[in-house]
Amino acid sequence: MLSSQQMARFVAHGSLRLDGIVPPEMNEEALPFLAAGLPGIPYGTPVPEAYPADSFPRRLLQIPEVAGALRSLVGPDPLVDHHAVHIRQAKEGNAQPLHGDAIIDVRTDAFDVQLMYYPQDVTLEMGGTLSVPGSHLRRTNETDTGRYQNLLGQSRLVCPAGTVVFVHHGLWHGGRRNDSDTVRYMFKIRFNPTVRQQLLWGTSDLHTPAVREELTRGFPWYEQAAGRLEVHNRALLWRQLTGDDRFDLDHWVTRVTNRPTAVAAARTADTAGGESS
Ligand SMILES: O=C(O)CCC(=O)C(=O)O
Ligand SMILES: [Fe+2]
Repeated sequence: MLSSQQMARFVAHGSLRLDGIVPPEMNEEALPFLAAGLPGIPYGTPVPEAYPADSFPRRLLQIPEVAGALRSLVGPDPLVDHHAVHIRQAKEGNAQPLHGDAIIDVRTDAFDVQLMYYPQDVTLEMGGTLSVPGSHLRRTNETDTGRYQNLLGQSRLVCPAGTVVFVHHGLWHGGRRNDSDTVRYMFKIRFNPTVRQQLLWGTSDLHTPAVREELTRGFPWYEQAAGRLEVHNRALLWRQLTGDDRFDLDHWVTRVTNRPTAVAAARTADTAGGESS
Protein backbone atom coordinates (compact mmCIF):
# COMPACT_ATOMS: atom_id res chain seq x y z
CA MET A 1 0.00 0.00 0.00
CA LEU A 2 1.09 3.54 -0.61
CA SER A 3 1.21 6.04 2.25
CA SER A 4 -0.77 9.29 2.23
CA GLN A 5 2.47 11.12 1.52
CA GLN A 6 3.10 8.95 -1.55
CA MET A 7 -0.49 9.50 -2.72
CA ALA A 8 -0.10 13.24 -2.26
CA ARG A 9 3.13 13.10 -4.24
CA PHE A 10 1.28 11.28 -7.02
CA VAL A 11 -1.46 13.92 -6.96
CA ALA A 12 1.16 16.67 -7.31
CA HIS A 13 3.55 15.01 -9.78
CA GLY A 14 1.14 12.80 -11.73
CA SER A 15 3.44 9.81 -11.44
CA LEU A 16 5.00 7.33 -9.07
CA ARG A 17 8.24 5.58 -9.83
CA LEU A 18 9.31 2.23 -8.38
CA ASP A 19 12.90 1.50 -9.32
CA GLY A 20 14.08 -2.03 -10.09
CA ILE A 21 11.23 -3.83 -8.33
CA VAL A 22 10.78 -6.57 -10.94
CA PRO A 23 13.24 -9.43 -10.34
CA PRO A 24 15.98 -10.08 -12.95
CA GLU A 25 14.54 -13.48 -14.02
CA MET A 26 11.29 -11.80 -14.97
CA ASN A 27 13.06 -9.01 -16.82
CA GLU A 28 14.92 -11.63 -18.88
CA GLU A 29 11.69 -13.42 -19.61
CA ALA A 30 10.02 -10.14 -20.59
CA LEU A 31 12.31 -9.24 -23.48
CA PRO A 32 11.39 -12.10 -25.87
CA PHE A 33 7.79 -12.00 -24.63
CA LEU A 34 7.41 -8.30 -25.46
CA ALA A 35 9.44 -8.57 -28.69
CA ALA A 36 6.99 -11.22 -29.95
CA GLY A 37 4.15 -8.72 -29.55
CA LEU A 38 0.86 -9.09 -27.72
CA PRO A 39 -2.66 -9.31 -29.11
CA GLY A 40 -4.93 -6.45 -28.12
CA ILE A 41 -7.46 -6.73 -25.32
CA PRO A 42 -11.06 -5.51 -25.62
CA TYR A 43 -11.69 -2.28 -23.74
CA GLY A 44 -12.84 -2.87 -20.17
CA THR A 45 -11.66 -6.46 -19.67
CA PRO A 46 -11.23 -7.56 -16.01
CA VAL A 47 -7.61 -8.38 -15.14
CA PRO A 48 -8.14 -12.16 -14.59
CA GLU A 49 -9.73 -12.43 -18.03
CA ALA A 50 -7.15 -10.27 -19.74
CA TYR A 51 -4.22 -12.06 -18.13
CA PRO A 52 -4.70 -15.73 -17.10
CA ALA A 53 -3.03 -17.01 -13.92
CA ASP A 54 0.71 -17.53 -14.45
CA SER A 55 0.84 -15.37 -17.58
CA PHE A 56 3.67 -12.84 -17.56
CA PRO A 57 1.47 -9.73 -17.11
CA ARG A 58 -0.46 -11.39 -14.27
CA ARG A 59 2.75 -12.21 -12.41
CA LEU A 60 3.96 -8.66 -13.01
CA LEU A 61 0.79 -7.35 -11.38
CA GLN A 62 1.24 -9.70 -8.43
CA ILE A 63 4.64 -8.30 -7.42
CA PRO A 64 3.81 -6.86 -3.98
CA GLU A 65 4.97 -3.28 -4.70
CA VAL A 66 3.07 -3.24 -8.00
CA ALA A 67 -0.08 -4.76 -6.49
CA GLY A 68 0.04 -2.35 -3.52
CA ALA A 69 0.46 0.73 -5.69
CA LEU A 70 -2.29 -0.31 -8.10
CA ARG A 71 -4.67 -1.09 -5.24
CA SER A 72 -3.92 2.28 -3.65
CA LEU A 73 -4.42 4.25 -6.86
CA VAL A 74 -7.41 2.58 -8.52
CA GLY A 75 -8.66 0.06 -5.95
CA PRO A 76 -9.56 -3.62 -6.31
CA ASP A 77 -10.70 -5.23 -9.56
CA PRO A 78 -9.69 -2.55 -12.07
CA LEU A 79 -10.43 -3.09 -15.76
CA VAL A 80 -7.83 -3.16 -18.50
CA ASP A 81 -8.51 -0.22 -20.82
CA HIS A 82 -5.81 -1.24 -23.29
CA HIS A 83 -2.23 -2.36 -23.32
CA ALA A 84 0.68 -1.93 -25.72
CA VAL A 85 4.34 -2.72 -26.16
CA HIS A 86 6.14 0.52 -26.91
CA ILE A 87 9.38 0.11 -28.80
CA ARG A 88 11.96 2.78 -29.52
CA GLN A 89 14.12 1.36 -32.30
CA ALA A 90 17.92 1.64 -32.12
CA LYS A 91 19.14 4.85 -33.80
CA GLU A 92 15.66 5.48 -35.10
CA GLY A 93 16.19 9.18 -35.55
CA ASN A 94 13.01 10.70 -34.18
CA ALA A 95 11.11 11.20 -30.95
CA GLN A 96 7.43 11.00 -30.15
CA PRO A 97 5.78 14.38 -29.56
CA LEU A 98 4.71 15.26 -26.05
CA HIS A 99 1.14 14.12 -25.42
CA GLY A 100 -1.41 12.91 -22.88
CA ASP A 101 -2.99 9.54 -23.62
CA ALA A 102 -6.47 11.03 -23.72
CA ILE A 103 -8.68 13.68 -25.16
CA ILE A 104 -9.34 16.46 -22.69
CA ASP A 105 -10.09 14.52 -19.53
CA VAL A 106 -10.05 16.61 -16.40
CA ARG A 107 -12.22 14.49 -14.17
CA THR A 108 -11.86 15.90 -10.69
CA ASP A 109 -13.32 12.82 -9.02
CA ALA A 110 -11.61 9.88 -10.74
CA PHE A 111 -8.60 9.01 -12.87
CA ASP A 112 -7.09 6.10 -14.79
CA VAL A 113 -3.53 4.99 -14.25
CA GLN A 114 -1.04 3.65 -16.72
CA LEU A 115 1.57 1.18 -15.65
CA MET A 116 4.83 1.50 -17.58
CA TYR A 117 7.30 -1.34 -17.16
CA TYR A 118 10.90 -1.21 -18.38
CA PRO A 119 12.56 -4.65 -18.50
CA GLN A 120 16.01 -3.27 -19.42
CA ASP A 121 18.37 -0.72 -17.92
CA VAL A 122 17.37 2.50 -19.69
CA THR A 123 20.27 4.89 -20.27
CA LEU A 124 19.93 8.54 -21.30
CA GLU A 125 20.66 7.63 -24.94
CA MET A 126 18.08 4.87 -25.12
CA GLY A 127 14.94 6.94 -25.47
CA GLY A 128 13.42 6.61 -22.02
CA THR A 129 10.00 8.16 -21.58
CA LEU A 130 10.05 11.93 -21.24
CA SER A 131 7.45 13.32 -18.86
CA VAL A 132 6.52 16.69 -17.40
CA PRO A 133 5.88 16.57 -13.66
CA GLY A 134 2.70 18.33 -12.59
CA SER A 135 1.14 18.47 -16.08
CA HIS A 136 -1.60 15.87 -15.60
CA LEU A 137 -4.44 18.10 -14.37
CA ARG A 138 -4.20 20.73 -17.09
CA ARG A 139 -6.89 20.98 -19.77
CA THR A 140 -5.16 19.86 -22.94
CA ASN A 141 -6.16 17.62 -25.80
CA GLU A 142 -3.93 14.60 -26.47
CA THR A 143 -0.99 15.74 -28.58
CA ASP A 144 -1.62 19.50 -28.69
CA THR A 145 1.29 19.84 -26.27
CA GLY A 146 3.59 18.34 -28.92
CA ARG A 147 4.70 21.83 -29.94
CA TYR A 148 6.36 22.38 -26.56
CA GLN A 149 10.01 21.46 -26.40
CA ASN A 150 12.26 21.08 -23.40
CA LEU A 151 10.11 22.36 -20.59
CA LEU A 152 12.02 23.39 -17.50
CA GLY A 153 11.91 20.55 -14.97
CA GLN A 154 10.90 17.85 -17.47
CA SER A 155 12.16 14.39 -16.69
CA ARG A 156 13.85 12.00 -19.08
CA LEU A 157 13.53 8.55 -17.63
CA VAL A 158 16.84 6.82 -16.89
CA CYS A 159 16.25 3.73 -14.79
CA PRO A 160 17.49 0.29 -13.81
CA ALA A 161 15.95 -2.84 -15.33
CA GLY A 162 12.70 -3.84 -13.67
CA THR A 163 11.44 -0.33 -13.04
CA VAL A 164 7.69 0.33 -13.01
CA VAL A 165 6.25 3.82 -13.28
CA PHE A 166 2.57 4.55 -12.66
CA VAL A 167 1.26 7.66 -14.39
CA HIS A 168 -2.02 9.57 -14.18
CA HIS A 169 -3.85 9.43 -17.53
CA GLY A 170 -3.34 13.15 -18.13
CA LEU A 171 0.44 13.30 -17.69
CA TRP A 172 2.28 14.85 -20.64
CA HIS A 173 4.83 12.34 -21.88
CA GLY A 174 6.45 10.89 -24.97
CA GLY A 175 9.04 8.34 -26.00
CA ARG A 176 12.42 10.01 -26.59
CA ARG A 177 14.63 9.46 -29.59
CA ASN A 178 16.75 6.36 -29.16
CA ASP A 179 20.34 7.25 -30.07
CA SER A 180 21.78 3.96 -28.83
CA ASP A 181 22.36 0.62 -30.56
CA THR A 182 19.86 -1.14 -28.29
CA VAL A 183 16.15 -1.50 -28.95
CA ARG A 184 14.20 -0.10 -25.98
CA TYR A 185 11.05 -1.90 -24.78
CA MET A 186 8.31 -0.66 -22.51
CA PHE A 187 5.08 -2.44 -21.63
CA LYS A 188 2.15 -0.22 -20.85
CA ILE A 189 -1.19 -1.20 -19.33
CA ARG A 190 -3.94 1.35 -18.72
CA PHE A 191 -6.38 0.62 -15.90
CA ASN A 192 -9.88 1.98 -15.26
CA PRO A 193 -11.11 1.98 -11.66
CA THR A 194 -14.36 0.14 -10.84
CA VAL A 195 -14.75 1.63 -7.37
CA ARG A 196 -14.79 5.15 -6.03
CA GLN A 197 -11.16 6.17 -5.52
CA GLN A 198 -11.43 7.11 -1.90
CA LEU A 199 -9.04 6.27 0.96
CA LEU A 200 -7.76 3.18 -0.82
CA TRP A 201 -4.21 3.51 0.50
CA GLY A 202 -2.50 3.31 3.93
CA THR A 203 -4.00 6.38 5.58
CA SER A 204 -2.33 6.42 9.02
CA ASP A 205 -0.28 9.51 8.00
CA LEU A 206 -3.24 11.34 6.44
CA HIS A 207 -3.03 14.38 8.69
CA THR A 208 0.74 14.81 8.78
CA PRO A 209 2.35 18.03 7.45
CA ALA A 210 4.18 16.01 4.76
CA VAL A 211 0.89 15.60 2.88
CA ARG A 212 0.38 19.35 2.49
CA GLU A 213 4.02 19.83 1.63
CA GLU A 214 3.65 17.38 -1.26
CA LEU A 215 0.37 18.87 -2.45
CA THR A 216 1.66 22.45 -2.60
CA ARG A 217 4.83 21.67 -4.47
CA GLY A 218 5.58 23.92 -7.47
CA PHE A 219 7.35 22.92 -10.69
CA PRO A 220 9.78 25.13 -12.59
CA TRP A 221 7.74 25.22 -15.82
CA TYR A 222 4.62 26.56 -14.11
CA GLU A 223 3.51 30.06 -14.97
CA GLN A 224 3.22 32.56 -12.13
CA ALA A 225 -0.59 32.59 -12.26
CA ALA A 226 -1.77 29.53 -14.17
CA GLY A 227 0.58 27.38 -12.10
CA ARG A 228 -1.63 28.14 -9.12
CA LEU A 229 -4.54 26.54 -10.93
CA GLU A 230 -2.69 23.24 -10.71
CA VAL A 231 -2.57 23.54 -6.93
CA HIS A 232 -6.29 24.35 -6.98
CA ASN A 233 -6.89 21.25 -9.12
CA ARG A 234 -4.93 19.13 -6.65
CA ALA A 235 -7.09 20.38 -3.77
CA LEU A 236 -10.19 19.34 -5.74
CA LEU A 237 -8.73 15.90 -6.37
CA TRP A 238 -7.61 15.51 -2.75
CA ARG A 239 -11.16 16.30 -1.58
CA GLN A 240 -12.41 13.44 -3.72
CA LEU A 241 -9.67 11.05 -2.70
CA THR A 242 -10.22 11.65 1.01
CA GLY A 243 -13.97 12.37 1.07
CA ASP A 244 -13.13 15.55 3.01
CA ASP A 245 -15.14 18.22 1.21
CA ARG A 246 -13.64 20.98 3.35
CA PHE A 247 -10.05 20.19 2.48
CA ASP A 248 -8.26 23.14 0.90
CA LEU A 249 -4.90 24.64 0.07
CA ASP A 250 -4.73 28.38 0.70
CA HIS A 251 -8.57 28.65 0.70
CA TRP A 252 -8.74 28.62 -3.11
CA VAL A 253 -11.42 25.95 -3.54
CA THR A 254 -13.37 27.40 -0.62
CA ARG A 255 -13.50 30.79 -2.33
CA VAL A 256 -14.46 29.63 -5.78
CA THR A 257 -17.16 27.31 -4.48
CA ASN A 258 -18.69 29.91 -2.16
CA ARG A 259 -22.26 30.31 -3.36
CA PRO A 260 -24.34 30.89 -0.22
CA THR A 261 -27.93 29.71 -0.36
CA ALA A 262 -29.12 31.44 2.82
CA VAL A 263 -31.34 34.44 2.10
CA ALA A 264 -30.77 37.59 4.13
CA ALA A 265 -33.76 38.91 6.09
CA ALA A 266 -35.57 41.65 4.21
CA ARG A 267 -34.74 45.07 5.47
CA THR A 268 -37.65 46.95 6.99
CA ALA A 269 -38.29 50.65 6.48
CA ASP A 270 -36.86 51.36 9.96
CA THR A 271 -33.54 49.66 9.35
CA ALA A 272 -33.21 50.89 5.81
CA GLY A 273 -32.24 54.35 7.01
CA GLY A 274 -29.54 56.09 5.12
CA GLU A 275 -30.98 55.46 1.71
CA SER A 276 -32.00 58.67 0.06
CA SER A 277 -34.93 58.79 -2.21
O1 LIG B 1 7.57 4.82 -25.68
C1 LIG B 1 7.39 5.57 -24.74
O2 LIG B 1 8.25 5.83 -23.90
C2 LIG B 1 6.06 6.23 -24.58
C3 LIG B 1 5.03 5.66 -25.50
C4 LIG B 1 3.73 6.34 -25.39
O3 LIG B 1 3.52 7.14 -24.58
C5 LIG B 1 2.62 6.14 -26.30
O4 LIG B 1 2.84 5.61 -27.38
O5 LIG B 1 1.50 6.55 -25.97
FE1 LIG C 1 1.51 7.87 -24.56
